[in-house]
Amino acid sequence: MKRLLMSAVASIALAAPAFADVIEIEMLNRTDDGRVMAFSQELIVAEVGDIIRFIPTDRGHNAQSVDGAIPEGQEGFKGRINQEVEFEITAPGLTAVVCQPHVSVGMAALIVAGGDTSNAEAVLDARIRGKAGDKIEELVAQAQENS
Ligand SMILES: [Cu+2]
Repeated sequence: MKRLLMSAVASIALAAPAFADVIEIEMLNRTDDGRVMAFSQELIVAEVGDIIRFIPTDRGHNAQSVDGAIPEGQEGFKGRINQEVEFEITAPGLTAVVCQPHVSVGMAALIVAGGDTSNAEAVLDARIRGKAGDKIEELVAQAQENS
């Protein structure tokens, strides 16, 4: 009986993410390195279980995932303008993130979860408009180089 209990405890410990991080990303009019209308980080490296928190440091932005540009087993998200939004990572792979009002000027970011870039084609096929699409293409290429 004691052994059974021990193994139950061990399997619960294995199932829970050991070190889930909260990664904070600011939504900015201008970044420290001079980018305009941008997320503070554009290539966001994370693990399954982490939470990405988008913070409305400057006004007029939101963060949302793009239909089709998200891994299987992962739900999308859509933050409201000027509001903080959290995105919990439940599956490995790439998730494209854009700021709706600034898609045309390239306000975009790419989450790489678990070093997995296997849905890169789907992300590129999602046809993200404007300069955000160009930015996502660059970020997918960077993620593939890193993995
Ligand atoms: Cu924006």
